[in-house]
Order: sequence, then structure tokens, then C-alpha cells
Amino acid sequence: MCRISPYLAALALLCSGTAWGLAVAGDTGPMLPKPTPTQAAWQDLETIAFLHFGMNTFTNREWGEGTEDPRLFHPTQLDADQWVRALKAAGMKLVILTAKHHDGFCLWPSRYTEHSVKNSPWREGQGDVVREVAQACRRAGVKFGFYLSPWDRHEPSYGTPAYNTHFASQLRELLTGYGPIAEVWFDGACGEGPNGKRQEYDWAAYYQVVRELQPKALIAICGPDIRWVGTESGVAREDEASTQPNSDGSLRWHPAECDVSIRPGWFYHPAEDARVKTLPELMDIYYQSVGRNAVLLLNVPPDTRGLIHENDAARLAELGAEVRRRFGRSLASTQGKGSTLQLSLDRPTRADHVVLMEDIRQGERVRKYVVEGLAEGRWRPLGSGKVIGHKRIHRFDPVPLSRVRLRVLDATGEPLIRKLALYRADK
Ligand code: FUL
Repeated sequence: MCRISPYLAALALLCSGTAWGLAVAGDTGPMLPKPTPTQAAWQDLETIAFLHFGMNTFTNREWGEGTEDPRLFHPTQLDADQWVRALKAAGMKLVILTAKHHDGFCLWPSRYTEHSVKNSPWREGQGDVVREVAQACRRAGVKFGFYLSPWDRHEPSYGTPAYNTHFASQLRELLTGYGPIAEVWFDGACGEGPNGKRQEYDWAAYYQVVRELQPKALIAICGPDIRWVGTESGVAREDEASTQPNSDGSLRWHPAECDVSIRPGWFYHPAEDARVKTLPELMDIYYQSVGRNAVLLLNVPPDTRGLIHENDAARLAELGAEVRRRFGRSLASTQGKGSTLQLSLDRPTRADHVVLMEDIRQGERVRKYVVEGLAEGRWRPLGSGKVIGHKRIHRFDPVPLSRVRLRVLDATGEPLIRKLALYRADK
């Protein structure tokens, strides 16, 4: 992945307040970076899924060498509808498939290489995993995207300018043959190819192909539209802003995505069948990603049968049910403008979560806030922070509340609060 550490340095500056210091007086909201409509819609998805599947599934590895025999790829019961059903049960709204990982094996019958499903025994060489997953997503009303590794340990042209053309051609195949693509995930890993050479990636050319063929596809990670959060643990920072500094100090909209696997590895390994993350672990991840203004990208690797293993499928169903149980219906909610927003309850109501959302289409305006609850005649803090953005979730010990108020203590423009809502999980 791209380890983009200058961002972190600049983020520290941002959080110290210096970068936005001038913007405090007056309503500077319109000058703030704002998401494109596609970026705003993407943040509304909140939970999305990764499917790591390919040659590594059959060699029981995380990174292949590129020398694997395509005949090893042989799922016996591949069922993309089962994958999408299991992911949808967990509330996943977009599915990103590893069309090609670092070993170069393509899950679609690319015209530009022999190293693909077309030389495998699966569906007698007539199969196309990308097509099956894209169609299953469409049937289920889930968006589809793909991961395409620029690092290719098989392709002989890797390490020469010809590889950039090869990669762009493969991108064209994926962007023209499979309907709407919601997200293109570019991994920044750049190792050596079969000839011992490294590649200089022509990112500008790759982006141009995506923009030309699918203007609504968001380019993630090594791309301008979606930012890697910086770890593979599924956890965002406390105040994870989508407003990010450029190297010249200007600001841009670059929202965070938190990728994490439901198992220790990205690919399926039978030895990890009993190491699927527990529901409390997944809920912690949910609070620290979705609850911190980021999108959660949860990886679930299909097994050698070509199915999502029973243990993972069961956990996904539990996750979906638990998120719905906690956040499916609020006790009360409101929205509004201005630096104070209040929610009054008819009678003292036991609650343990507050959810806050800004109208991010107008930028992230809130810079400091506190949310307080009136319990037994006394206002007490329920949560506070420096970023609300798309969503913040605050958990607190259950208390009977008669009122809740959000006080915005600092903002770059008039706060526009899309939602202030109260929930009870501890029933
Ligand atoms: C990394 C890759 O090297 C891993 O294998 C995995 O695909 C992860 C999501 O990105 O950079």
C-alpha cells in the first residue's frame, strides 16, 4: 500500500488548529473543500466489502510468486450469489474484488495475458469470476468495484514502459466489460517483476483511463478520491477529517477508508477457520471506523470451494443484526443549523449512544464540539471532538436523559447538522 506519511505530518498541523486558524471568523463555509456528489454518496455507504480471492487461495499463500500454474485455480462450487448474500447480510453496500493480485493471475480472461482463469480447469477455461461477481452484485442491488494490483510478478513487460500500456489495457477491459464500477482500488505495493526490475507506474495515465471510461468510479488508495487510513486494523483516528492538506497547504476533500480482514490473512487459509474475528471485535472496529467519520472496508476471503466459509458467513449475519439492533431505530432525532442544537424527550429516556452527522455536502464545518445530556437535573458531557464530518458515534454509560444538546464551540462556517440522534443498545 502507499504509506503516505507526509499526510500525517500535515494532519497533525491541521489538528493543532494552525492550518484553519485564519478561517475561524465569519462564514467561510463556501471556501471549504467539498466532496463531489459521488464522494458524498460513497460516504453514505459506510460499510463496504473486500473479496480477496485468486491464485493465493489455492496455494495457501498471501503473496504469490507469479510462477504458479493456472491449473491450480480450481474452485469446485464457486457461487458469487452466496458471497454477495453473505456480505449483504452484514450491511455491505459495495463489493471490491481482487481482479488481479501481485502474482498477476487474472480472475477474468484478459486478452493481454495467458496467466488467467482461461487456462484453468474452472468452468473448463470458459469462466470469468469478475463477471460472476459483478452480476451477483447487480442482482442484489450492491455496488461493484475492483482491486487491480499494479505490481505484477508474472508479466514479462513489468519494469519497462510497455508495462504501463499493458496495465492500462487491462484497466480498459475491466472498465468496459462489467457495467458500472463504483471504486477502483490501486495498491501502491511496487516490488520486482520476473526480470528483477521495478516499475515506474504511470499513475496519471491510469487515472485518465478511469476518468474517461467510468467518470463515476472513485479511485482509492493510490488515487485522488479515497484515502487509505494508514493501517490495516480497520481503525481511524479520533478526529479523522476528510478535509486534508495538500503539500502547498491548500485543502482538498480526501475521505478515509479503513481496510481490515475478518481473519488474520487477506486470503483464505484453512488454518484460520477458527480465527474469524468475534462479534465484539467487529463492533469495536465499526465504532472506530464508521463511528469516526470513515468508511469500513471489511475483507472476507472466499475459500477453495469458492464459497464464503460457514464461520465467516455466520459472523457476517451477526454483525448485520447487531448494527441494526443498535442503530436501526433512534429514540429521538433532530437536525438543524447553528452552533446549538437541542433534542427534547417527552420523558426521561435511558440511552447510551449519540450519533452526530454533518451535511458534508457543504464541507466539514465543525472544528470543536461537545454533546451533553440532561440527566437528573444536571447537564453532563456525553462526548466531544474536533471533527464530526459524515458521522461520529459516542457511547456512554446508560443514563435517563430528558434533553440532549450539541454545542459547537468552533466552526469554519455555520454548522449544518444533518442528524443528532439518540439510541439505546443496552436494552
Ligand atoms: C496490501 C497487499 O500487499 C495485501 O496483499 C492486500 O491486498 C492488502 C489489501 O493490500 O498492500
